Amino acid sequence: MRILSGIQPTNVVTLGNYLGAMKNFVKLQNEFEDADILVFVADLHSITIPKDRSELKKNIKTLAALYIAVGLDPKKVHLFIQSEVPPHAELSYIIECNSYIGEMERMIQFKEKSQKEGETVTTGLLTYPCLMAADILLYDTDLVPVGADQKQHLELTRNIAERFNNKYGDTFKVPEPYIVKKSARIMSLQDPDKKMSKSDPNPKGYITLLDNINEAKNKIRRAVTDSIGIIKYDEENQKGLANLINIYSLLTNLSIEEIEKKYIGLGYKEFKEDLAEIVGQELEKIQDNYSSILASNELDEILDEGREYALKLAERKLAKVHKKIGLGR
Ligand code: ATP
Ligand code: LTN
Repeated sequence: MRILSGIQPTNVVTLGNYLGAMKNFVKLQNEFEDADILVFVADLHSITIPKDRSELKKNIKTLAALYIAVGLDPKKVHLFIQSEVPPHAELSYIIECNSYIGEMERMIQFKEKSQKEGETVTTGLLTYPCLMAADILLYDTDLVPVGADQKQHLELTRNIAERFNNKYGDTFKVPEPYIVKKSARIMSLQDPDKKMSKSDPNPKGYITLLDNINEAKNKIRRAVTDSIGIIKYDEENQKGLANLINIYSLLTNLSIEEIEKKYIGLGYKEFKEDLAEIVGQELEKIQDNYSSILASNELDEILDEGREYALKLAERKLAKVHKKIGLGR
């Protein structure tokens, strides 16, 4: 079985990315001993919205190191940088020629992000799902762990794979999404109707894995809740609190019922103080690992191995695609 996923090196990953995506990569790594796992830094994806050169360079390295810091084992996982494996961009172009503008325009992420960009929406932002489909289909991927916001892109990937197979004969494996309901959508700490996003202009809404520990704790203490005052999981009337209970549950492995029971008779202040401590401890652990990875020279070796491994598989698949279509001599 092959498992694959990627994250864009835009800003530093948030607690939402960590709980919704990265923690599940680690869980799958530990659950499926024999699985072949590919994880990458989606740098080509991040330039769909133009980026400052030195920021991008820094974020690529940070994300690569954070993948290891959160618990991905380089002996089990092949970690690589997307742009270092050229078949991704090549297959993406071929997929562009086998998909429709209408399908791309219907993607919610495109609608949202293009609205924000206004006049300067790049062509790459529109064709983004073709690149994502290429990432997945190059490797005969079985399972793709992602947060809920990527579900639509995965459905499109499945449609593209099936369409291609019908047209040119069996070429691609049709992948399955892996979305864990409880962690699939961590909400903003300031506006529980919006997902926690690393590109939110208000940094109080998100916690990054490299935030200063005290600042991170304060963000939890000041998270928007309500005036009901009882620790109860109610997604409708106590949305902000429900989000915090989810985060609590994901970080401690306590069930929602256990958490509710623990705080009977107590208020938001005590609950938030405990959660701030829990989040602080988790960040401290990750940040310690992160520092030691950067201090060693391990990271380059890990990324070299990942690139060679990915390149071999990707080139083989791309050659097969060329043949099926009739490209080249
Ligand atoms: P941006 O919000 O800046 O567009 P992002 O935070 O969504 O970026 P991505 O690189 O697009 O980051 O996503 C990386 C992974 O994290 C994806 O699997 C995505 O589904 C997941 N993810 C992102 N935000 C959340 C969230 N708030 N809750 C759970 N999972 C999330
Ligand atoms: N589009 C994804 C990141 C991503 C990805 C992928 C995830 C790019 N390629 C392939 C899984 C598989 C996002 O989270 N924005």
